Amino acid sequence: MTYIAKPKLHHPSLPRNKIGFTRRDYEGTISTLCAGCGHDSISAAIVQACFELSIEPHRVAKLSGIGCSSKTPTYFLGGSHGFNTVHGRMPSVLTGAYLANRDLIYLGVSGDGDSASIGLGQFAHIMRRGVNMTYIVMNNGVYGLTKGQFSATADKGSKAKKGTVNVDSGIDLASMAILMGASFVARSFSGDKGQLVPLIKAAISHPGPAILDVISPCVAFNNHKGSTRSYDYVREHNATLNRLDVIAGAEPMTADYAPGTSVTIEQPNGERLELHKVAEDYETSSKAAALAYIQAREEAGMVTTGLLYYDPARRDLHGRLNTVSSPLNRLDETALCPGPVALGTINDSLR
Ligand SMILES: Cc1ncc(C[n+]2csc(CCOP(=O)(O)OP(=O)(O)O)c2C)c(N)n1
Ligand code: SF4
Ligand SMILES: [Mg+2]
Repeated sequence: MTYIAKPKLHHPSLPRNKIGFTRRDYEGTISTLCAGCGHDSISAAIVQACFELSIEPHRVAKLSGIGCSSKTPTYFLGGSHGFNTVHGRMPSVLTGAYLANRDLIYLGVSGDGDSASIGLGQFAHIMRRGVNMTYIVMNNGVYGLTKGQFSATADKGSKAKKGTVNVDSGIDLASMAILMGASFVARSFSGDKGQLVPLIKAAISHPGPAILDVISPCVAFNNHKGSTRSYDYVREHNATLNRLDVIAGAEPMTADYAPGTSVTIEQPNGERLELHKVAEDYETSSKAAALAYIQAREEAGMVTTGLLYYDPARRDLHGRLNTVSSPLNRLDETALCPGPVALGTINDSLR
């Protein structure tokens, strides 16, 4: 894999977090992705979120599959554990690592091809098993690394760069994760750091399967007119369900509008922001409400972003399997290999 190391030196006055680390301590090597790729903005948001959470980098295990998106763990958290798996198989490797060592913070990074095409089965099963992790899909609707073929999340009717129209139904990974049992489900946009960073922080802090479906335009193959994953399209069709943060350094902007409606406001920098206020009766903890809401907005041609579903009840794979609380690498030989008598008892119980 190609990579360019970043110089370690940084200005002594850079802000430090609670454990004395600067933002630079959470970076990786210099990105080799195309300039303007949405994935780089998501990497920057992960760096920011981990810095703000004061996470010790050596406590993080970042795992990915194959794709431009799956290359990104090289570009953040250079001091963390990393594992680049086979295409679409990150979830099973992450599950195995989690079973071996529950003390680490697991970050699964994947693409829409990696998770919704070749890896759809793996994606579904990790969501239902109660693995404590943050799973980030960098969703551009195409296989960027292999030159822009439609992936399984591409919307029906979306146009490829050379004009082909996608006739297959697109898979909505957020809806699927809700159905499969993820307990924290959110969607965001790589171009909306103000929404994305707090969602990543909340997902990492959530003690259960958390997924973030992040729309992340591919500037090389899917950023043209007719695409439903281009920067322009997503900005124009972003139905923001909720926003968990403020933009610092600007005059406060207010918008008074009714629950369940949208409003477009002009920002000081000239950009237009479309807000959609969550309906008064929207229930984040109801699967049925979340699915119906997402579907209704989709039928209206909008992409719902924000925290879509949240279940505070803890459901942990280790608890269900009744595994030992200590990481396996901290057990001694007697604990790991209790001898023929213990093995005989186990075998007898299975007869
Ligand atoms: C088993 C296997 N099949 C196919 C490929 C070829 N391949 C590499 S990346 C990729 C798709 C990546 O798409 P996505 O996960 O959306 O990542 P992106 O590049 O768009 O970020 C494919 C089909 C492969 N590497 N391994
Ligand atoms: S091909 Fe697309 S997904 Fe890959 S780095 Fe370039 S812009 Fe990003
Ligand atoms: Mg992709």
